[in-house]
Amino acid sequence: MPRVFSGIQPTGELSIGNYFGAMQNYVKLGEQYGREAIYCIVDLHAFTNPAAYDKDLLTQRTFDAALTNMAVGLDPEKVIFFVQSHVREHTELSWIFTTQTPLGDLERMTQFKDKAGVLESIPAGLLMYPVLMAADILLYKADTIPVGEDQTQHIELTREIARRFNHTYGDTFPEPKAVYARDALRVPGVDGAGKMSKSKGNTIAILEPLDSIWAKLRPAPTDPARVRRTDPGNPDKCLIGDYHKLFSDLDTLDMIRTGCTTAGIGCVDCKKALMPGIERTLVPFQDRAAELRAHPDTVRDALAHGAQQARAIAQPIMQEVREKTGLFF
Ligand code: AQP
Repeated sequence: MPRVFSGIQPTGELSIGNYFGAMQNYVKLGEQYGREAIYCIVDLHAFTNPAAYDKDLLTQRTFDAALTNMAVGLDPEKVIFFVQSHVREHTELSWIFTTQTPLGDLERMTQFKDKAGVLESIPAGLLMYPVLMAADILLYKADTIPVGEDQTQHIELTREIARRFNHTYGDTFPEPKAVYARDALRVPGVDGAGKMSKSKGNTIAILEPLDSIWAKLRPAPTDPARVRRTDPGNPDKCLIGDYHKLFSDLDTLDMIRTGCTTAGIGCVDCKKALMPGIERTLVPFQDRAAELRAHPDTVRDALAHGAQQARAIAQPIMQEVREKTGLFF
């Protein structure tokens, strides 16, 4: 049976990009694989981006990220769900991989270049991010990794790290594969300037009130071909068209496609037509989140239990690595 692993950073409120790109698939694979599906809130990764890390917010964000995953349907009674820093072996394995990963492999990672490009001083941890990610995955010998399309390069590097280790020390790790929620989806940010990212402030959050979502959608850019209300547009070249594909039913999709291409509907009406789908999808998550927030120990207890289950898998694998690499024990 495949073993599934994935992690999500507590770097801000989880967004619809996180949901459609990854979390929706966590839930689905969790239903399918039960305890062979392992998910964690990767709090140690949050340190690597100085723009997003804040010591006064990290604990709360970690809790909120866990709560949000549970609110969208992740069931800690079925899967293994925990906080990365509660299983110390992640950092131990990461160090061993760090010593064996060529610097050049890390420097060519697109996400590193994007994030480092806007920083004056680049923390070494940002460069090592994919090595820690490889350790997260391989510590459980996981082979099936539900992620968004932006993580493809990191999974490829994880495969190389596993291959290199196996070549040097004998067959130990599988070469994991990325699995995508739907056709390598990359949800665009509401600013229309690229990927929706928690730390870029261009998100629609899963737990965001509907009036706040509308306040962001109203001024959001649309197909630039529609300069006037009478100009026809193309929903495939429009941020709002992309969001309709995520939230709207087939009738609404048909209506906005015909309306947009014939200039029969204006962009504001097209945005208004998006709100029922958003409400239908997000409000049940928000209701469930409110229930969990009223009983925070449900979340804390689930994470503590999950960490015990994760350690039970990780510790023997780490011991195997210690023995193979010549550590004295
Ligand atoms: N816009 C997106 N479209 C599709 N998938 C996405 N994911 C994130 N944004 C999108 C997927 O969500 C999972 C968890 O992501 P993460 O929090 O670990 O890291 P990230 O990819 O760096 O997400 P953010 O929101 O962009 O975080 P920050 O701003 O902190 O860097 C991943 O599987 C990711 O692919």
